[in-house]
Amino acid sequence: MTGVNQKFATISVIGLGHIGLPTAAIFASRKHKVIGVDIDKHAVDTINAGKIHIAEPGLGTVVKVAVEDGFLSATTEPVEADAYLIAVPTPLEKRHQPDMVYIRNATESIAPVLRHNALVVLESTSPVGATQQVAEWLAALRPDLSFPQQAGEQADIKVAYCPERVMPGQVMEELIKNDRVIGGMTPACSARASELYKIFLEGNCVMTNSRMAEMCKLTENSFRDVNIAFANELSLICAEQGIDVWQLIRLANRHPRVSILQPGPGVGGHCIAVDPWFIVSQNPQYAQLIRTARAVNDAKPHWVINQVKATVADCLAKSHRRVSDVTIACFGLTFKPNTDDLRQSPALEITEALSDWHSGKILVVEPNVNQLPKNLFKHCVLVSASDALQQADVLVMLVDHHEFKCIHPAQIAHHWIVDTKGVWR
Ligand code: SAJ
Repeated sequence: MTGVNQKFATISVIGLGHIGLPTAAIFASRKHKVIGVDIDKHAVDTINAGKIHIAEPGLGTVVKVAVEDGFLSATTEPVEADAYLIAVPTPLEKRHQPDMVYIRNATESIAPVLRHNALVVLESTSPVGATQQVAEWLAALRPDLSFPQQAGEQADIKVAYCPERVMPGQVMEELIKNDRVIGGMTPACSARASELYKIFLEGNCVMTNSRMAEMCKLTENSFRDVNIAFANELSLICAEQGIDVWQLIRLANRHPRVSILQPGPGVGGHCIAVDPWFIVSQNPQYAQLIRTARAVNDAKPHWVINQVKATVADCLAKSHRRVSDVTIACFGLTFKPNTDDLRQSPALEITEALSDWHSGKILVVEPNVNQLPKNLFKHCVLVSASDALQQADVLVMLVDHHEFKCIHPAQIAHHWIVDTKGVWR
């Protein structure tokens, strides 16, 4: 960590979400003046009150101190700054095309306040070429300034792509410790962006160009998606063959060059289930494996739903009851363990489908939420793990939260079980 770098007296972060706010707070904690900008007035007011509107361990304290010390403030209108970081979402349109509208709006919002010698960094996950596109949008609005695509190393404005690679839940630590890929439109742009991140970075700044950095981010998440798809496909094959997939993976991973990830109910969240589509949409002819991995992972929740249906049928056949007398308990709703994050959660998708299908009771155990999402209100009841174990006939393990791993085998010995995470084998 270095001291205050006067070249970056004021840093502005556009987009105060899961990446933008932690990044803004960490710059401010290094005693740089940081002005966060967001279109959401509630987020802006919350931050200015020294509080946070998103859940991330350790973030609240850093924001509180930074606001109290006067280094961090938020606003809805862009202001003049030495460096701008754009950290807004890049959602998918209906046909799996990246939607650049938030990046475009953010870019155009800073154009009027952009001054000579400023640095603009795009952090949002983006298709290849997005950084150049940002520079072109800015150039169209500010003909009085020169940009890297026009003036190369001599450009008035430096532009770079610097993706984050932090794990939700460990953001405050990983932002500082992870290596950072810095992709400038020119070497001078990379050097300037690297100086900016060195304000807090303990990992290495690895410099490259913007297209490489854009592709690197997409590659990292696609690699993981393909590896998870391999594990998910194995889980289907093993179920067919009567082989324990978790034991199989443990054995195969003893090979020094094999490292298979874990099967589950599907892939959720806002990153791994989304980013591979950016590669597919730009390279439809060649991205065969990446597209197939998406299809395999997206199909997994449907396979799990069918497993539950078959298990209920088995329960009915053996217990001579009516289907409406069978109680199902779903363990976990979030998209991954030990979080309250429900974004694109396969566990939620499965529970919703079961609640539409099943005429009996559905219990939900989710220790990280206080109430059920709206579409589960009608048919499901949020209960504790012990209530679910007492009342349910069929247990569906969807998310391997700490609490569920501690359940003793004797407590689940007399249930019908569908275990998508291999914790109750
Ligand atoms: N999952 C499995 N099996 C596994 C690992 C994960 O089914 O073996 C599932 C999870 O249950 C979850 C989904 O994949 O539904 C994604 O979870 P994750 O924990 O692997 O990743 P994210 O989405 O929380 O964060 C990813 C990370 N990328 C990589 O690990 C390559 C993170 O470093 C990125 O910063 C983040 O995406 C992002 O913002 O792009």
